[in-house]
Amino acid sequence: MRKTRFLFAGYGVMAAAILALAVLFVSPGSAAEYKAEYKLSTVVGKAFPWGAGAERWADLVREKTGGRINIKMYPGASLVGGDQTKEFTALRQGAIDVAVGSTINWSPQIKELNLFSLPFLMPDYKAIDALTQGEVGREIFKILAGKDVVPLAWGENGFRELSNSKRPVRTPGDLKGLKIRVVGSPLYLETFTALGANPTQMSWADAVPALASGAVDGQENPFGIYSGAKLDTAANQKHLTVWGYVADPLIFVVSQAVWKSWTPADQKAVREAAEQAAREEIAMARKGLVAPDDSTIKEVEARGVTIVRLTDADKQAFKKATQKVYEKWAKTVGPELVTKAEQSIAKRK
Ligand code: X2X
Repeated sequence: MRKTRFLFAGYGVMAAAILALAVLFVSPGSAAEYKAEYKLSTVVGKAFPWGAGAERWADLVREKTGGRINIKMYPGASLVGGDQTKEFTALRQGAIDVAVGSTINWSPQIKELNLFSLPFLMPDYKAIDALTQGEVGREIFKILAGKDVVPLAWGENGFRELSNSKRPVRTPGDLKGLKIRVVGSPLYLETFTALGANPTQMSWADAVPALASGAVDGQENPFGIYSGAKLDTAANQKHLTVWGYVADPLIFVVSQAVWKSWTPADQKAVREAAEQAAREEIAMARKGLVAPDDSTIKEVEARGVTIVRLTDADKQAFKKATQKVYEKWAKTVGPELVTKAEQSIAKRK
């Protein structure tokens, strides 16, 4: 009697063990199905806050998952042959697993992301935060979630400032005839055309040599990119106008197919790592740019770069000249989303 009971108990334990093993091997997201490497796409590498933040994310993920999830960064948009405007499509198609991407580069596929490129929408850093950390940010994350990616955190490329090799720019008239390299959204072509410049669209990979050779006179990018690429010495960009006409947030995402292959515990680790890396990345991107600490701007000035700081009154002329572009593109972005953004900014603390 006692022996039989013991036997049954023994079978029970065995059955439970077999079941547990079966669950381990069959359930989606079992460690057996993890890839040896997950490919993370960025446009710039670790000499820039953007790339450093992406790498930090990969390191934190490796640490938090005990090495189960091994993310490797591929900067230079190299997974799409340098064509950064194809990054989001490659992410959806599975050629990229993970990305820290710019709203500008993904805007050809997600029209709402043009919001951040509406000229003079965001007057300061609090305005960026009011969008990304509020209702507008949540709404955009919902849109992304419907397009085969899992958005995890907002990072920042930064306010895009204008540089050129020819002359200081303080009024729209100063831009007249300057050949300016712009990024992937047609909105930028229209903005610079409205300002009287001669814009030309090209990838970042092509931009630096084009500026260095003098084929192009100017460009617009955040301080982190300007300094990381040493545009003053490497690309003749001796004149810099701090006008903050648009700001470019970054988004930390994982492809949905990849996300689903991970256990809930690993998903949580990846999400927390993204949140932490993004917070640190934003701090890096803003370092020395936010009053009262403008040491980064002063360092650039000390290297012999002419810095023109536009006052609010100076900005009005640029704002006026680009008003029609704003209105036209607000329709593309979606009038409701734009109104919500304007209201969020008006209410910012
Ligand atoms: O191409 C650019 O200007 C850059 C590096 O800022 C982006 O990828 C949006």
